[in-house]
Order: sequence, then C-alpha cells, then structure tokens
Amino acid sequence: MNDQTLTPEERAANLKGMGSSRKRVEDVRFTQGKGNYVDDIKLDGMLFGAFVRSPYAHARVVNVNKDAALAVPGVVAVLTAEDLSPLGLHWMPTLAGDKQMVLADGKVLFQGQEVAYVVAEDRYIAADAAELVEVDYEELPVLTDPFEALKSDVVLREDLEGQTEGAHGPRKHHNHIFTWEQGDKDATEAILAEADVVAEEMIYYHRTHPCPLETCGCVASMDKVTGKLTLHGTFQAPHAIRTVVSLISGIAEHNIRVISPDIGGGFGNKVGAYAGYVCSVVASIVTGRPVKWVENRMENLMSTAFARDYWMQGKIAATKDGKITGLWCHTTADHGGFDACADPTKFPAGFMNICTGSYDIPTAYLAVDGVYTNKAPGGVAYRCSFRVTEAAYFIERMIEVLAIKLNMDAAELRRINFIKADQFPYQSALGWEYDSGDYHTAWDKALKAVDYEGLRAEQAQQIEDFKAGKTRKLLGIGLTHFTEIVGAGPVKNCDILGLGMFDSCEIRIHPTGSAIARLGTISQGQGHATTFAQIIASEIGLPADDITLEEGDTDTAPYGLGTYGSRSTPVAGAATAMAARKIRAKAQMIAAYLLEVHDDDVEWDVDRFAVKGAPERFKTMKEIAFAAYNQAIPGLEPGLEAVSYYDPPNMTYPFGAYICVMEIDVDTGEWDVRKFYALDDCGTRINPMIIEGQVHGGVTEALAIAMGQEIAYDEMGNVKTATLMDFFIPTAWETPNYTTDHTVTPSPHHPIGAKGVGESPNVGGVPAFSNAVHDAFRPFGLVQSHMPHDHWRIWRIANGLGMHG
Ligand code: MCN
Ligand code: CUM
Repeated sequence: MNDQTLTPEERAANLKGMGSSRKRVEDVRFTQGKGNYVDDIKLDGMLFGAFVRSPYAHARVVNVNKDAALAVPGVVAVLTAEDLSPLGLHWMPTLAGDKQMVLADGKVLFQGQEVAYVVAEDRYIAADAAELVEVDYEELPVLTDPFEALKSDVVLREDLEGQTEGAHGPRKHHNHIFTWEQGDKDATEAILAEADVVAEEMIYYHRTHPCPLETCGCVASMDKVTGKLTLHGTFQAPHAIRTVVSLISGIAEHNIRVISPDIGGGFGNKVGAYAGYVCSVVASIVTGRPVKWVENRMENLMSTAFARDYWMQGKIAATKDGKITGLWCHTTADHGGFDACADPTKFPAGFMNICTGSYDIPTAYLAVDGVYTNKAPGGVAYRCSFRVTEAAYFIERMIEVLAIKLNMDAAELRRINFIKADQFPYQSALGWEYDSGDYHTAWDKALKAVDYEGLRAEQAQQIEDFKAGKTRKLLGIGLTHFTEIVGAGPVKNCDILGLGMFDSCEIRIHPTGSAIARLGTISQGQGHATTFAQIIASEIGLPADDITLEEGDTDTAPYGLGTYGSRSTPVAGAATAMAARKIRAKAQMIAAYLLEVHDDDVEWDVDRFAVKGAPERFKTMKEIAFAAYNQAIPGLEPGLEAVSYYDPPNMTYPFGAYICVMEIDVDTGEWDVRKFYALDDCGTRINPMIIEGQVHGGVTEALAIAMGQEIAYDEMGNVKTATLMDFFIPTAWETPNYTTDHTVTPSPHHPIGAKGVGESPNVGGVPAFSNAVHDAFRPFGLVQSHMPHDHWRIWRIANGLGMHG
C-alpha cells in the first residue's frame, strides 16, 4: 500500500484537515452560476405574491378596497388582515417576545409596512395588481426620535395600551419596551463621583442594514393530499422557523419541511420571521398551489431587519495615570414599530454587557431602554454578535475620549488597562467569564507590524506641514482592540423562543470510507461545506474531499438552532468534533478486533489505528469503515455513524487588534485608507484562507458602515436611503487592501479550541475606521462626531473646527 511510504505529516496533509487552506468546495457551483437560490425554485402551478406597502410611517388604515386588483386577469387572491384574523394569523410572535402585525390591523407603524398581499399567476401581474389596491389612510403624528417618543403623548402601539408589564419587565411609558440593567449602579456612581478623571460622551451608532446581495424570500407549498407543508426560504435558522410555523399555524411539526437552499448572503438579515413567509404559507393553503415571494431591493432595505440604532451615553472613570476604575453606560435603543430583535430571551439588548471590552474594569453598570418609534422593526443583524458591535464601538470610542482627557497616547492607555494573560478565565464586572486571551501579545505584534512609532512621527510632521500651509491633508491612526463573545450559547442561559441554543451534527461513514455529515446550521457564504469537512477529516482520518456536508433541510438534519452570532464554529463545530470522536471510539474497537489485540493496545495515528509499539501493524480508517459493514464483531452493532447534540459550557471570546491609517482632505472631506491591518485571534484556525476571506468581507462592511452607509429617515418617517443610489455599498474602487495577521489562543473548553470569526471583522473594523477619522482631527480639538463619516460630514467636522479659513 502506497500509504505506508508516507510520513505522518504527508498523510495528514493529504487529508486537508484543520489548518489547511483548502479551496472552497461550494465555489465550483457559485462561480459557474450554478447555485440554487430560492428564486431558482420553480414548482408546478406556482403563484407569486406581492405586497401592498404603506407609504406612511404612521397612519390609521381606514379602508382597503381590493375590487380593482381582484378584477385583473390572473389575480387569484388578495389577502388583508381581515382575511387572516379568523385564522389568528393577522399578528405573529416576534423572536423578542413581542408581537408584530402580519398585515396592517387598523394602522401602520412604519413606512413600507405590509398592508395587503396580492397573489397572482406571475410576478408582473401581482406587482401591477398591488398598485390597484386602494387603501384609505388617515395620517397620524410620526415619531422617529426615540428620546421624543419617550416623552410623547402619541401612542404608537395601541394594542399594548395600558400594559405596564412587557416581555422583559416593567414598561415606563406607552412607547417604552423594556429596561435592562447589568452590573452595580451604586458602586459605579460612587467611583465616578470620586475619580481623578471622568470622561463623558454620547456615542451614537446609527441605523444601517446588512443589505445581502440576495433579498429575503420563500416558496410555500402545501400538499393538500398528504397534508405536508414544504417551505423553501432564505432562513438562517431553518429548524427554528419550522417550530415557529408549527406553533402559529397549528400544522404538526412532522408535517412541515423547511429547506434553506443556497443563501446569497444573510448577515443576520435572514434570522427573523417576516410577514412574507406567513402570507405565502396562508396563500398556499388557501389556493392549494405553491406560492413564491421574493422581495425587491427597496422592500428589503425598508422593511426587514435593520442593524444598530443605539444611543449610548457613556462615562468612564480613571486615575491620573490612566488606570480605568469604572464604566457607566445608558443606552436608548430604537427598535422601531415592533420589537423584532433576535436575541436570546434573557438578553433583550443582546450581549451589550460585553461593553467593558478588552479592559480590566473593576466596576461597571449598563442600562438599556428599548423604545418604539415609527421605523422598521428588527435590530439584530449585520455581523453583530448580538449587539457586540455596538458594545465594541462604545468602549473603543470611550477609550479614545478618555485618552484625550488624560492627554495620553491611546495605544498606551489600552495597554495599561488590558486584561492580562494570567487573569483568564476572567470574570468581567458585567457578568461574563472570558475563556482565554492574550491581548498584550496581540497588541504589541500589531503596533510593531504597522510601525506605530513611525506613524506617529509622520503624523506629527504632517500636522506641522498643515499648520505651515504646506498640505491640506491630515493623517489619522485608528486603533482598536476588541473582544468578541460568540457561540450562544449554554442552554442554561440562552434560548430563542424557549428553544435552547445547542447545536448538532450527524455523521455517517459509508462502507468505502467516504462520509456525509448533516448539521443544524446553514451556510450563507461562510463555506461550511469546506470547513466542517476539515474538522471531520482531522478527527477521523478520512480525506476532507471524501466528506459531503448537508445543511438546511429539516427533514434530514438533526435539530439545530442555525447560523448567526458566529455560533457555527463554537457550537456546531464542537458538535461535529464530538460526533467524529464517537465514530473514532467505535473505530478503535473495530481496529482492535481486526488486529487481534485489546482496545487499549491500539493507538491513533493520523488516519489509522496502529498496535502500540508495532506501528507497522495497523488498520486505516478506510479499512475500518469497510469492516464496520462486513464483519460480525462480537458486542458491536454493524455500521459506523454518530450524532452529537452539543451544549457548550461557555461562549468563546475571540479578539483582535485592528489599525487603520487614513488620510483626510479637510477641504473636500474625502478619505483614503492608506493601510488597514487586522490581527485576529479566533483560537484554533480551521481554514486560514476562509478566515482571511471572512475578515476581508467583514472589514469591507465595516468600512461601509463607518464611512457612509445608513438607513436615514426624514421627520415624516420617509426612508431616505431605500435604493443603492443612496445606500452606500463599497465597490472595488473604495475597498482598500488589507493586511491580515493572527495569534492563536485556543478556547480551553471547545473540543478543538476554536472560536468564531465571522463577526469579528465588523465588530473591530467599525471603531478602527471611526477612530482614524477622530484621530486625524484630535490635534484640532475634535472629541466626538457621529458616524457615518461620509465626505459631507467630514467636511462639516473640519468646518466646525474652523479649518476652512
Ligand atoms: N472558521 C475557521 N476557523 C475558526 C473560526 C471559523 O476556519 N477558528 C471558519 C468556519 O469554519 C466558517 C467561517 O470561518 O466556515 C465562519 O465561521 P463562524 O465564525 O463560526 O461563523 P458562522 O459560520 O456561524 O457564520 C455566521 C457569521 C455571521 S453571524 C454573519 S452575520 C456573517 C458571517 O458569518 N454572515 C455572512 N460571515 C458571512 N460571510 C458570508 N460570505 N455571508 C454571510 O452572510
Ligand atoms: Cu447579528 S448578524 Mo449574524 O448574527 O447572522
């Protein structure tokens, strides 16, 4: 056998297991246009649905006249709340314990809200007929500012009027949703009162949107003969959708099959349940035909899960020499018309309480008030790790603000406050146990890599040149050290709608030594088919190329909670390793039987079990697989497969050091990213190339958010940025070159030591870009200016500082 001549290293390399930059297997179909997205699905007799949406942000719906629409040839049905209410489906539960109108029930609360659903023979007829539905609106006063909303007499949610108890405790006002408090308020206020130095600032993280290339959609198909509902759709959590559909429709769960086909980007936008899904299911039941619904770009930007919109009032206390003693934060969170966030139940503001960041802050307090306004619902999306992006932006801005107050170098201020390597596992003041980290090593590596000292010298020279009138450009050095929290999460404290957040993997080894693995997660571009096969390859010694991965079909995959919050690697990746280890344990018994030795007398060697002390006597995994199907082994069942449901003991805490060097033209407000250095530590690295791709994508999205992208509303509640003409998406032109780097600090509790990475680059990227802008203007007196830093706003900073002469 040719295998015998290879060294263990060569055999390991042939597996393309963990650590290998294996090429993405899914790209064979994606690069040839052979992906299978929801809009590619065509079923016999399929109808199309289109929404009538509200042009008003707040209005009473006095009357809906469907006659003209129904008269159009090809229109099959027009649904309104009146049609859904006998079924109890005119409202649906949200993932945040609130409820949301499926179709306008007497009023609308945001521009673009679903009012009626037209079902027709094709998409064009449906769209044309939707325009013929006549809706009489009576306009109501609009509230787009959460601070105003908390003072206003205008009641947005009339359905909740008089309810003083919400899903997350008492409500203080009719437009108030919840208050969430963490940490020690009194102790923190006492520290602020006594501190040498206190810096205070309002940090606003504006509303934006993930804007995946593919919008949201589904195809609902009710088979009236078998009673089985098949729902194809852009779902990041197919099993959870199946359970939700069963609970709200009353269809037994075994009669529902949810399938997520290829997904063209999710970024959290495809976690929630949308009116389109419910209306399509109802329409399929009513008509007995499959019904497809796919949003257009404007619908996606106006009505589906947005991101951020957090007003974070912060106070940070320190000694004269910069040792931080306390952190205080009060956040006003604009949730829009319905609370449709997708956080774990006990965390209405997600993991915002990671806002002490990478720093050893002994005392802290966080309060978050959720508020209803006349904007689209949602909130948890866009590589956010459940509000960790907001938390990281907050603390990384507060550190800069404190550095100004102390007149200190911001890199040094970070260094003296980092949690030290020997403090892990580290108990944070706001309740988390950080599993592992080595921040000083990462920080020093990053500063050295960019020649931090040299950059500061260059910046000082440039400031002199600017003052001497030799240049109109400034240099900004944007620093960030972020700590992420991903892998929700231990079932004991994380659930969504009561479903514990474990994950699962089932592996079957075929007789010839190839395999299929099925998971409860679903890739939206992250490359799971590539990377999860690598975990299995390393664990059981079969080549990754011989392992197929299947996700997203609830009829075949074990129950899982889905892909978001960078939880696939920390949770499903762990389940995958554990299932593989069960297989290896059985393989060991088979090998021992075949080699006629005791189980304990064989040892694992890359892709085989060998007799201890006699490595020439071995059985490869391939041989063992065959034996599992053709040998009668006493005491062992035939076959070789295993399933694991993994409940992680803790979350994982990836971290990173990002540095952005930016040049800014004070006369035009134009910016140019000269250098972007991203060091990520996500523990054990499964596929370095995929990690790098995740970082490139995430930093580019961070650039978009920090430098121009926003969902803006006017005072009437009109969305001003509902097309890609107005909503900034970086192209190759704006996107800088990135330098990626890493350190490896494994997670001590994860079976392979891996932490997540998908969300890190956005969490760390946004403050790095924003801090660069602020740093450029720091010598001229700028302390805080809200994102997005588009050219106009940067020009305004310069103008406000009197730099235009
Ligand atoms: N990985 C690795 N080694 C590690 C950690 C991760 O090789 N130590 C690999 C994983 O195997 C996986 C990828 O990196 O192939 C991302 O893994 P992970 O961080 O576990 O994140 P998830 O797979 O759970 O993906 C979710 C995350 C989120 S929440 C958003 S939002 C986001 C992101 O991924 N959406 C994306 N990245 C995206 N990338 C693409 N192309 N499209 C999206 O919609
Ligand atoms: Cu918060 S965006 Mo991702 O968790 O799908």
